[in-house]
Amino acid sequence: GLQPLRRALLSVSDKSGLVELAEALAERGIELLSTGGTAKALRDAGLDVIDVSEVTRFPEMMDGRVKTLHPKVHGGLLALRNDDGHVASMLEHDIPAIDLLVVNLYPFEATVAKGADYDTCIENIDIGGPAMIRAAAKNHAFVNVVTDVEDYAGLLAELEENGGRTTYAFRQRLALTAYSRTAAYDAAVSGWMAGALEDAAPRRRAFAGELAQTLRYGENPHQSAAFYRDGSSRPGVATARQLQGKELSYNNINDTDAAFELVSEFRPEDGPAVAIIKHANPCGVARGATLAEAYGRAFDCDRTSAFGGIIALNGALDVATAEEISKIFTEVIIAPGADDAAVELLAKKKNLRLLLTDGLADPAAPGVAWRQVSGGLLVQDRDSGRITAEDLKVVTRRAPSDQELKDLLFAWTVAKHVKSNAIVYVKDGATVGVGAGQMSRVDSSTIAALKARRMAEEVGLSETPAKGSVVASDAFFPFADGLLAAAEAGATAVIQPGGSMRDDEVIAAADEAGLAMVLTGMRHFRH
Ligand code: 93A
Repeated sequence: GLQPLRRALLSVSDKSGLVELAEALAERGIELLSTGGTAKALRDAGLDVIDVSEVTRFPEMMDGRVKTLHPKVHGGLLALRNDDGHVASMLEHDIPAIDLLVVNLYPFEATVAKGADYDTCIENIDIGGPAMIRAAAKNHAFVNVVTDVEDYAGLLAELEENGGRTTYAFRQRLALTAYSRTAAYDAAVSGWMAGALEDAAPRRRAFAGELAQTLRYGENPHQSAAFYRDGSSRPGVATARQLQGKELSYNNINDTDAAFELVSEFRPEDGPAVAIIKHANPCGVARGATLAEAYGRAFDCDRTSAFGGIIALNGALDVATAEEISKIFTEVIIAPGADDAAVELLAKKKNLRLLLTDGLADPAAPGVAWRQVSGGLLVQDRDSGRITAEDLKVVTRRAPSDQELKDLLFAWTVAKHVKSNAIVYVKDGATVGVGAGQMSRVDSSTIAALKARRMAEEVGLSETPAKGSVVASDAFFPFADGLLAAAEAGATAVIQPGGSMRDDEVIAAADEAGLAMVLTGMRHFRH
């Protein structure tokens, strides 16, 4: 077995927990080496520290760009303690063996998240830290490497349990964490540079995330799972504060993301909006004079599916809305804030998770989206495409009325967040029928119309709300049949990208049916 730990090098940007850790190490007789700011923090706390510059006989230089990049440091981390040649080199060059490395890196991700300028981001790329971490992790047969403040307590417990030593299995786990950290760090640098070069965004960059939380299981109970963060500060499920309820599941996180990304399309200036999501598709989206009204109208779209749904609001949750929501079982609510009274009311609902974000996500913000296929990653710009009334081309004899136009834009925005083939019926700023994820567009139309008829039953309307509605299609109608099905269901206006070989036929059919139709020139596939 190894000797008890004798020497540690501490070099940390985040100094929380540092003094307590160092005191515990010193108590075990472990000698402390350290870099400038870390050494000062330790001395201020009354600890004995040896400066790395004393060991290297080089001052920290070039504004700290070069402080630990030296054979005296890297030799002490990399030397195999059981190799005669390595040991001889250590003796010959007076290299102190370092048994424990505690490093956390320059806060590159946080600097980017703050919106710092290019040069500040560059200065926050840590070089010496990752070099040491990778060296120590490679030599985990002998060396311990701690890269996360959260692991300080575990290290001390391990030393306590093993008489000042650590087990090989423990060091292996530390090494894995360390390589995950440096990989995520470099991926953050790569992603930032790709973003800074704009046109390079999806094409020349590395991807990695940092473990945020292990999950009870994945999409199904026999799949293990975890949640990784990519370091972005975008408001959303990854950065939200959870106020109550049990831990989010894999499916919850996926659905909550879908809900929040959708509701973020509706700026608060334009009035309250609510989205209810099931299985990553909206089963109701609506505007209202108040959030409570918007929720009620979204709920009415498909009361059956809304049960056990995930709800996203575009404004702070108020008590009236909380009261309405708590009438049925809901898995998650996500909102950019909540009134105290609403929080208090929901506290009684032990199973409901309440997530609060720091504002809405910017739907127009650039970014990349990726998904796994076997053998690789598919990467693309996120779908930040948005249109306004000015982008629309009226192609029918009849132009949409003002109300139809409003509803067309609303339906189009919702359709962007529905799995293809997507057909969305909207009336007066509320969805009344959503057809999602079908392999044929006509089937999605049929299902959307059927849902509208069922809504009439559930809500007690005398006729289908599809009558006098507008309809959006995420991609063009390849034939007139899908369009005619919509007209038959009662839609009076249509929004779709256009671009089919048979656009002329489809437009003629729309005119024949008295429909107003606008083309967006933009498609919103979502598979
Ligand atoms: O600029 S560096 O890349 N050059 C180095 O040689 C170096 N060595 C450690 N940054 C370097 N570090 C980093 O300094 C550590 O990763 C840590 O984040 C920070 C601690 O500096 P201080 O002890 O002065 O607060």
